[in-house]
Amino acid sequence: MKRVQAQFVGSFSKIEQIPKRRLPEVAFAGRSNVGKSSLINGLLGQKHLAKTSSTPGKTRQLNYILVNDRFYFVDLPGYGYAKVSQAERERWRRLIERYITDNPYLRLVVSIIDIRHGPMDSDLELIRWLAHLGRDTLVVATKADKLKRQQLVLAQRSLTRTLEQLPIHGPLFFSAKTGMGKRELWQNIELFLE
Ligand SMILES: Nc1nc2c(ncn2[C@@H]2O[C@H](COP(=O)(O)OP(=O)(O)O)[C@@H](O)[C@H]2O)c(=O)[nH]1
Ligand SMILES: [Mg+2]
Repeated sequence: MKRVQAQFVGSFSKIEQIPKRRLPEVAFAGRSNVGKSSLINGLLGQKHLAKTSSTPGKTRQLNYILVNDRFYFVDLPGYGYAKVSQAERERWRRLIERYITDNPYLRLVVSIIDIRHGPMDSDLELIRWLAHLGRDTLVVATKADKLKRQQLVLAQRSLTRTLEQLPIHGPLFFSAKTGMGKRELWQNIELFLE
């Protein structure tokens, strides 16, 4: 993606509220605090388009960003945050479930994991469920800058092996801090938008 023009459309807590203008969508999912908003901002080359916050569990809505007037990026609510109540978790699950099962415009789900921890149970649960629904899923391991070169190589190898058996695309490796993997991630996203 050579030139990116992006604008925040809105935050929606109900499926009925999402934009009526139908364009292809790429959704971003991950545990709270994994670096989802930073990854989206990094891709778009803008600092504050997707809200980044060090307070986990803050984003509980579907955040729509219009990119190049051609497609939407959808920042999904983060999951797996321990302090969130059972009721809140249930609400999240239902919102995501409706969004993902009933959306002919959704082209790709980018599943973001922390390169230092690998996929956690909640990540694997999401990935398996997406596979079950036949959704294209691209796994991206972020915060790559947090590892030293040697650790990074080992983590990449181990993660690739862990995910080998799953019907996913990737894994790709990314850092919002250094910009590592940005080009490759764009290339992959573009393939699903064509
Ligand atoms: N070093 C480093 N920190 C990151 C990276 N991505 C996110 N962070 C930090 O991790 C925290 C959570 O990031 P955020 O994007 O808000 O996570 P979200 O809850 O998944 O949207 C923030 O303090 C970010 O600055 C990264 O690639 N490298
Ligand atoms: Mg966020």
